[in-house]
Amino acid sequence: MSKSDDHIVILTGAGISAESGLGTFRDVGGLWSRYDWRDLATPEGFERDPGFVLEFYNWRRERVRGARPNAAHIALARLERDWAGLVTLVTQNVDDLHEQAGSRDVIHMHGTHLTALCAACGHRWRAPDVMAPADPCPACAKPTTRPDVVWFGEAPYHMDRIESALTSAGLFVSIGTSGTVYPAAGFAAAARRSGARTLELNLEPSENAALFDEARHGPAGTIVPGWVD
Ligand code: BV8
Repeated sequence: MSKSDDHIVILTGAGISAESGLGTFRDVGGLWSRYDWRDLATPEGFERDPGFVLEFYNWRRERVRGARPNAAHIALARLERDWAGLVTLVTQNVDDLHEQAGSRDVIHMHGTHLTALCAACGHRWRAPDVMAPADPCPACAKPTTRPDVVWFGEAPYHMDRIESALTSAGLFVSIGTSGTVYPAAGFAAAARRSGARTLELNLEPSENAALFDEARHGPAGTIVPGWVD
């Protein structure tokens, strides 16, 4: 890590949590090879069968409860501490392993498992272990509770803050993501347009590998601490 990188924007994906035992989406055996994303990660799928979608998220929330951060999450928390104020951490993940590792300011652009959302009044609260269809919202009592995650066709969260960080980045680092889901997959190009250097830390070259000035391939638990230190 050279100190000349100024503001560092880091994007993480499911691959950073793979060594913590949480599944990825598009690897062999990944979630989308076993389930149809149209049924589980779209508002239409939730409308069609809320019980099935809630069962999926209850199962994933239980997996997260049993997971622990790995050396990659811990290294990024150390980096955020050592480079106070110069690191923006954006994650596509809905798990809380970055927070469990000590990261203080995590931008969850696809939402988070930890909160439930009321589709009627927008109230958010700590998600119960098990969510069921038509659970009443604790604020407005309407039966409009849903997972607080961003599905396909829905606007990702915190985009203004992310776009502003990308314009001032000296270095953009992509970790554990296949680079297939937008707008996250467009961040490397946006960072380059602002003059940032780009680095990919991934098990294998991602779909937008050509956009990176440098790439290190291997498991995040090994290559991320190697890069941070
Ligand atoms: C949006 C929910 C606009 C949360 C997910 C048609 C209709 C509507 C939209 C679209 C459309 N066509 C295209 C779009 C845009 C769409 C999109 O990009 N589609 C793709 C498929 C083409 N995007 C959207 O819809 C987004 N919204 O565009 O809104 C808008 C604007 C304003 C107003 C209204 C609308 C919303 C996208 C969010 C979708 N939500 N899931 C959840 O359940 O988790 S998708 C899912 O993919 C997750 O969110 C996940 O975070 C995300 C990205 O996946 P990755 O993290 O990259 O995981 P993946 O398995 O793919 O890759 C893992 C990588 O890790 C691999 O490279 C592997 O090699 C590596 N790896 C594995 N092990 C390790 C490792 N690396 C290191 N170490 C290891 N050990």
